[in-house]
Amino acid sequence: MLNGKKSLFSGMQATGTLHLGNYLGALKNWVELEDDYETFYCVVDLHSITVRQDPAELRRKARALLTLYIAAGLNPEKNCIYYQSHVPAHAELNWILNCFTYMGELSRMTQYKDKASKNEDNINAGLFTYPVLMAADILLFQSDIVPVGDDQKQHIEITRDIAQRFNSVYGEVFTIPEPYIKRTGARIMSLQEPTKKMSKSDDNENASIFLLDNTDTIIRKFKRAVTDSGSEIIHSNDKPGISNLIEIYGIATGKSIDETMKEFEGKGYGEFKIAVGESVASMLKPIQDKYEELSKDKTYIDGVIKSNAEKASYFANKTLRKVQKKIGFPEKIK
Ligand code: ATP
Ligand code: LTN
Repeated sequence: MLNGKKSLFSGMQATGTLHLGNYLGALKNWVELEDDYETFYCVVDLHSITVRQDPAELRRKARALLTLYIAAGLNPEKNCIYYQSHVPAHAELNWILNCFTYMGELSRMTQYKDKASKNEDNINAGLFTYPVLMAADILLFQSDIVPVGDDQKQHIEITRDIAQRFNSVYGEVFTIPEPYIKRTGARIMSLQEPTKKMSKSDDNENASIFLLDNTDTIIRKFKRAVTDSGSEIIHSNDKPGISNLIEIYGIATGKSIDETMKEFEGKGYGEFKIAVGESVASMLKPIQDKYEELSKDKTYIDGVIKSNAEKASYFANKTLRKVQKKIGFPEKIK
């Protein structure tokens, strides 16, 4: 809770390009929450450097991501959209929480195991303590919920454990957050290997639909999507490829799984894939147009960056000061 209102935090890394999984699993759901929550949507650039980044590219991608948040429908007057690196309280609380986190619990994180195996030449301590910084992000804003895709569930679990551990020593300092994960769209699969999630770090371009892909590219990628044996449009566990497409089509058109199966009864994969591609392209078009327009308006985006970082700092510092006092750090002399 903040200011008598429920609050929430979520963020995305400024690496790679946003894909349909990021949009359907997270960003699209964020837009519906602005009336009921005090919301904080962060471009988590501190998290991004757990993997080596080119400086100019990181700066460009961070700005593109922040602009895409707005283009996707987040009104920056109502939602606090900012860069993590502009609010030092994230890093300060991170240190404190490091001292309330166990090596054992961090070593069980599946994202760490996965990323460590992909970056064998750079298994840095930041990669290992990544979830602690994430806990700091969430707890700084006394978040009641954290809207994310399914893969982040474990990180929210560890955030809860850290918060409860801290509260058990110092009293009710942190709100214990709940994951907010929608039933559909929480795990969009790769178009090339439908048993793996669609991921920014996939080397195969055809595996993902990027939010700024044009209509022809989107349709081409869906046409090439790997589907299962058989030819019917049926949603089932043993047909991960076609089930993924049914789910995507359902969200893009607002139709249920049953309605979609009925609509395409007796029709083949080829026809269905084109329909999925067209529905996704028309869902993304308004976002792409808005992104183009916003990218040209430097003054507006700069204004958002400045004012929202100030707002985020105000709330974050309130929590940080409370934590520092509880711990016993000496008060500053004014
Ligand atoms: P990487 O796979 O390279 O780690 P990513 O594609 O998972 O990157 P993130 O920045 O880690 O991207 O995720 C941003 C948000 O998108 C998170 O809330 C995450 O849960 C969600 N998300 C990521 N991939 C998917 C997916 N395939 N389906 C649904 N949600 C997803
Ligand atoms: N770890 C997340 C990004 C992230 C985040 C957060 C999400 C960093 N801090 C706090 C929700 C809340 C990811 O990789 N998707």
